[in-house]
Amino acid sequence: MTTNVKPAACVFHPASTPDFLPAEQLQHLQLERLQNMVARAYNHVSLFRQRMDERKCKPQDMKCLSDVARLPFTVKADLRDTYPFGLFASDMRDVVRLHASSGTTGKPIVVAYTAEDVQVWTNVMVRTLAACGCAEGDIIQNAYGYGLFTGGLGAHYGAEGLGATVIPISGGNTDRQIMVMQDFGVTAICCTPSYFLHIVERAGEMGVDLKALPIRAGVFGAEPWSDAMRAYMEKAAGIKAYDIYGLTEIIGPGVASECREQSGLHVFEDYFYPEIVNPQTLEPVPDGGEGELVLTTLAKKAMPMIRYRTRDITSLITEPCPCGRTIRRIRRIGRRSDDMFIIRGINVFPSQVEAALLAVEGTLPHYQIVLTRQKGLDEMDVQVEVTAAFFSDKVSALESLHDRLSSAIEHTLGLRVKVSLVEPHTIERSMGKAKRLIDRRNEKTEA
Ligand code: DLL
Repeated sequence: MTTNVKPAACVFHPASTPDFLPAEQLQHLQLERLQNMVARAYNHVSLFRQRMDERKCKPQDMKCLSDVARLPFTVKADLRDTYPFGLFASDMRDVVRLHASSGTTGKPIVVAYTAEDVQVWTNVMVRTLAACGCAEGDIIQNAYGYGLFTGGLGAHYGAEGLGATVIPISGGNTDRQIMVMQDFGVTAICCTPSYFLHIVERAGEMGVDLKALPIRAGVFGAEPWSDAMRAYMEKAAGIKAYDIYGLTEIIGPGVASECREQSGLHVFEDYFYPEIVNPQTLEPVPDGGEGELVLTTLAKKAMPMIRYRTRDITSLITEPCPCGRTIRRIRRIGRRSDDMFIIRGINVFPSQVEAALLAVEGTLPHYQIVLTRQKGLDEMDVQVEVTAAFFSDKVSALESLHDRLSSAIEHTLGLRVKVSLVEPHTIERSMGKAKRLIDRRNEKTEA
């Protein structure tokens, strides 16, 4: 831990009680909820009924938690194919909220909440913020985007439920974010890690020392980020940076959260049942092994989700956490099974490139991977921003940095790729999720 981190509030919030349940009690609650949820999904959603009938599986077959494995999987395409409301299990009159996520391709997916679902969502977000050291009395700047994206309203309800003061600033207008942070005595911020990096950078340009402000916690999620990025942000802003995880299809943010240990994310298992499967065979992975996270909602009313394949790669940590929470943890998500690309026969994940870059001093955590196809051959260009100090340095210093980066990437990927050092600010900043990969391989080129 860095020495300039300001002291964290450490208050137990009553909403966090289920985080500490004895295993037996938790499993009892999970089974009861599972049985009700499966019956509801079967009775109200034709796709689930049809898939369960095909597998000769009935709601009454859910006799113990491991019976989840008898249920069919659900994938993103199922939400697209039933667009917009085909998976709803509630009457539209009982749906109080819709959210949507556009993703990278095709139609958006639409999700629904009853009033009870919003309460559950608030509950898991209160527990998330509490696990991140926030409490009543905190002044929380919510810079997640408000709107159809679940980040803004999810964190908003959580912060209010916690009894904190929420500033619903949404993403963007970075200078104003910094002004608010200074003038309103902000103690915690919620946003994507890449947007916080941008705030850090802009504060530096404006001559604002974030370390001298009361802000002490960052509640960051919605995209992968590394421990190196965490160390950089914690040092630059004098905060503790926590990782939170969630997805629209399941509820939004509030599926899992780090605690003060910053060592894996506790899954709110009383509402979301996690499994890890091999993404190729769909067979369960033995405890502790890496695979795709599959989630089943246990209490969602408007849109229950059965064995949803998240595509996120992680593993379950079964050892108890020193924080005392009994709910299990997942390891930080660095990659998705579907963001892998293949260059000259080698499988590459953007997170591997990031890890290699951040291990080399002199670069900023702003980078982009551009894929092109030249004369039928795939090319990969890693564009990396270099600190201003480096750029004004001698050419030889830049050359040496370039060589170190090329070898670091080659060492990690087993592949030599083009590395371009670019000036600070060349790579577009994001207010929400950063776009790290630009794939131009299927665009027409002149050659
Ligand atoms: O990103 C919900 C969210 C909002 C989570 C705010 C955390 C904070 P979607 O837009 O549906 O929902 O994107 C979900 O984002 O399947 C992961 O691939 C990725 N993701 C979310 N959180 C993390 C994280 C929101 N902490 C998809 N680490 C997920 C890595 C994450 N990836």
